[in-house]
Amino acid sequence: MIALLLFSALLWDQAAAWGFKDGVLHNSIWLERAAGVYHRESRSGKYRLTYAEAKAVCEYEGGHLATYQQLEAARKIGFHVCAAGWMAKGRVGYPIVKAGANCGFGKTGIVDYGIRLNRSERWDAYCYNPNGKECGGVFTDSKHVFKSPGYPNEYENEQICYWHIRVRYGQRIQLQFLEFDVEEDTACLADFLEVYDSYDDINGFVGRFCGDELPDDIISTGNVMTLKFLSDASVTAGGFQIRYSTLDTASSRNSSAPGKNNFLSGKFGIM
Ligand SMILES: [Ca+2]
Repeated sequence: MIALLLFSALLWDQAAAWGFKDGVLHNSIWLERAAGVYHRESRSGKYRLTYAEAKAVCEYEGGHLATYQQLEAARKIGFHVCAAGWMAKGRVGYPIVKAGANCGFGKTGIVDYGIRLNRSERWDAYCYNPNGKECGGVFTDSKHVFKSPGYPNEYENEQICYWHIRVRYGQRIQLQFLEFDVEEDTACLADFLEVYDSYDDINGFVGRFCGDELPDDIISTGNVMTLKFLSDASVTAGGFQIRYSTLDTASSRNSSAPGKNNFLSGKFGIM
């Protein structure tokens, strides 16, 4: 009976980790993709895109700027990003699923800045492309090795790849760089790999890497990580292989026997 209770608690934790709350799957990368809406920022950082540039970013990837309705449809199934971006017709806003003091003025919905008269203002972009063929992927295995596109050949120019890693609630992710060779420049503006200790590329910035020196291992604080690789229009390099594996937090030593585990809830991971 106690085992059953523990197991039920575990299942509940697992469900919470995957983000079901009030019937909405929060921060779901899968559904976010299903909705075809995604967030993009400039290569040089947050809030650097004019309207024309934001349009060009989406069109470059074969999509277009999302409409308000498309952004709202994505929000309704859990798309939550704390960064204002251009939408179609010169509108600016961002989707908030979960109210928070630091984002969205404590409200949920599309935080709508309206249609901007000044199209030279700089924001991020919300693109819509239901058929997007990005490199990258979503990994939920307890370990995996992933590679730059085309590896062991050199990666190509103008790649945009996102890898989202999401492991079991209560586990952490350890990244180990096996091979690393990315065009080098002093600020890593040309080609780079970025690592985020988060489910998106807004929060939890860990580092931006280029060159051919192997970065040190990186261990997440929660059960999600995002990696983003961009290459520019010239000069490629050998690329990379990265292995991730999972580390159990102190309270969850043996993940192969779920009934015996007692996961700490609420301390680690995405709820
Ligand atoms: Ca390059």
